[in-house]
Amino acid sequence: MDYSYLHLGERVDPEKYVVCKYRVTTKLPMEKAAESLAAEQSTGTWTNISTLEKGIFEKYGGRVTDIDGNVVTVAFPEDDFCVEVGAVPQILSIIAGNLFGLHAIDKIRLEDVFFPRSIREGFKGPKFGASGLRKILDRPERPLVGTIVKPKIGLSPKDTAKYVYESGKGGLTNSKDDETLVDQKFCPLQDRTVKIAEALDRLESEGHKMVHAINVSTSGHKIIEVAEKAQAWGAKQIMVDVLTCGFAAVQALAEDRSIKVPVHVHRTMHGAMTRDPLHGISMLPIAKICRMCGGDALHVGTLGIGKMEGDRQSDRNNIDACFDRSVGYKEVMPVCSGGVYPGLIDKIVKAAGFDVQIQAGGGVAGHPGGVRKGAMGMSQAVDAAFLGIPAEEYAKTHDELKIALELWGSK
Ligand code: CAP
Ligand code: MG
Repeated sequence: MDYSYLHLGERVDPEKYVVCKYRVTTKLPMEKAAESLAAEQSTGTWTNISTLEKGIFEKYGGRVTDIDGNVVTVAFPEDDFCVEVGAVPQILSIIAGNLFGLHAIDKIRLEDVFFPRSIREGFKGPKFGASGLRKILDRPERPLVGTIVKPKIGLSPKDTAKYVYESGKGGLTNSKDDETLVDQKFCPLQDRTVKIAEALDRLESEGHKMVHAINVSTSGHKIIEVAEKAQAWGAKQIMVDVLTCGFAAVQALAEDRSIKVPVHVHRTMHGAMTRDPLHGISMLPIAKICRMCGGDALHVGTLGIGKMEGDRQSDRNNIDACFDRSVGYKEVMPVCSGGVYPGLIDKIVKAAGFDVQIQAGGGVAGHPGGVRKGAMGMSQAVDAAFLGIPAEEYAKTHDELKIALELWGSK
């Protein structure tokens, strides 16, 4: 039986469907490509099948409801998904599965996804969220300002803790392990965590609140145990590389009752999916799903400023997804990182607003005055942006910022 998946112009009930927007590049007529996409991801395959009864098709078939140029909208019935489990893997197998490899489609990119309440309610979202992080740091309004310990690998636990202490003395609110540092011989996780906890306690006794995210990225059957141990050794925040560990790892950490510290979500490897404007998965669906799974802070890009590929509107959309009040979760702290240095702060704040965590690795560790002065330069740049004072003006009375501007400029 030849069923058509085309329902152009149909207005589906958003509470009964998962609605996806795909950017499609194809030599076929767009309707044909759209149909093959909807069929493959729901009840069809490459040819008609005798076992597909009309009832099954009508209940579970994907529906192509709109084709606007090269953007195809497909609505998947909520019953295609395991709503009671709140499971990301099966959701992704539908909305971002075989479709990327279909011969009928040259390139395809999942640009956005909208989930019905019945699916959203299967997820708990962030435990702390942006406001919870601000409460821990006693920093109600200003952007959070952080660093990534550099070099990303190679430092001893002692030198890593010293870096954290120095960056705290320079006024930073956050530091983190880099995405490639977890539990290597040169810096065992336990030793590093204990020494960093001691540094943070010392900072707090000297009147400065700061958190450091310990990277617990590891295999699925171990990650909770590793996070529990890191917490027991004094970790005040944990970090997980969501795309190398999986969304389910973020969800497990965020939903586990024994984990009582915020979860910082790094997105390393995302470029393999997000970079090609015509093929892969845009950061927007990734951000929405990370929030559902419970990330408290998430790397969202630097609005087209800094070293990583990205553009202002796309990264703005990612930030909006972190704060979207319509989805019923706590808000996520957007993290702007990647090639950032003090001279870029006012541009990032102008584009992103104050409700962000701006962080720099090279932009702190590369300061001629060392880590503490590098941290001071970043903190001063954030203070200037918050107060609405041009960095060059503020630098007249803040030497560490002045030196950073002289070294790296503000472009
Ligand atoms: C930044 C960083 C971050 C990336 C992440 C790095 O270091 O630690 O992991 O910026 O990028 O390893 O490059 P620098 P994104 O500050 O020295 O560039 O936030 O886009 O995922
Ligand atoms: Mg990094």
